[in-house]
Amino acid sequence: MGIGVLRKYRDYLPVTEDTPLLSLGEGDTPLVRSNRLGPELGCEDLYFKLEGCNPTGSFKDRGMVVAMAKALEQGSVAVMCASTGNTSASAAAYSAYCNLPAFVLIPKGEVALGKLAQAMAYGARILMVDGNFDVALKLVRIFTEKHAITLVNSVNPHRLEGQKTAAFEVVDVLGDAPDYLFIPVGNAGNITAYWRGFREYYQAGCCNALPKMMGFQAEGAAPIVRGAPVAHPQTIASAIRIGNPASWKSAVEARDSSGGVIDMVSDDEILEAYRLLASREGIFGEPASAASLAGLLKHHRQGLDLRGKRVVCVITGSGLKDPDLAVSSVAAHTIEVKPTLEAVEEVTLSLVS
Ligand code: AN7
Repeated sequence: MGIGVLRKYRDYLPVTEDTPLLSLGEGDTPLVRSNRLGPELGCEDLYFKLEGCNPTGSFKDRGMVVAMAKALEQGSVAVMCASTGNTSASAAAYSAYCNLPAFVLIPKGEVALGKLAQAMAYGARILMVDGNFDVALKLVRIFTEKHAITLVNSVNPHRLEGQKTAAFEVVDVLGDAPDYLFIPVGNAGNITAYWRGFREYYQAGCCNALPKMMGFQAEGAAPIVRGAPVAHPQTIASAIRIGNPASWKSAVEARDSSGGVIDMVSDDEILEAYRLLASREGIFGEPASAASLAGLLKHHRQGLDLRGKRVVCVITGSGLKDPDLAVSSVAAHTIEVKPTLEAVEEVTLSLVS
């Protein structure tokens, strides 16, 4: 019914009597069983968590609604974030909904068109920074320490509190935690939040096991894998073009205490997974989202045995966010025809046999 995460999981969230129970209908996203790729990989129990079905088309809404509710509760006058695009789209939407101005700092020329369009449509004040995401985040952190404007990047603890509800939903649907959770890693907040969610549910007796956390960075933006910040991160997956993740330590903690891995995938592997997800499963995720499936394919190729395992791949954002890439990277099956029945028959009937 779209009651939102604040109402649905209020017992697990920092909700007080004074917290406004806002909702744009975030959360309660589909967990879809793989129809083709899973069986091909020998994994009968592969699921995709479709976070692109959130109100602004990414998982960010789960945490943003909590951060925004707490900002209102605390009497904030405005919010600010740095973003590779999705956080700014989400902040802008909830800002419009709550009538609390949002300032979003985005790396100039590096944000996918759909995300920029969202921030503009929702009416955020957009500050284009001549620098990458890491530079923008640093500015926002310093600014919000100095001025009474609320920081709504995931360094705001309420963001990760909201995001952990995705792990609750996975368990609520499957009846227990999966064996593996594959997830893209950028600023490393989401992997941290999922791990926290699984652990809290485990402690509350809502699941009997914990998943191995399998995080994937892009090869050109893989500071955690390489063990050092990357000054000039590069990848086609602009959402995770991040060289110095804010939640670095907690992501490593999630990896180690779950017995999982944080690994990297190349842009080619990301694009392959991006195309497979759409063309074999009917799921159009944005490129960064496909890093989770790319990671699964990579580890399967390297011998990870998935038989009898229950696996969840988090598809963090919608493919519609980055239409340019879809059009330029997919060999499109468009065929020009004359506007006659004969022409349509000639093309169509030769292709259906
Ligand atoms: C689709 O919007 O960092 O590891 O500023 O948009 O929690 O950062 C987005 C990140 C994965 C990585 N998939 O999650 C931002 C931003 C998508 C994303 C990530 C992002 P984190």
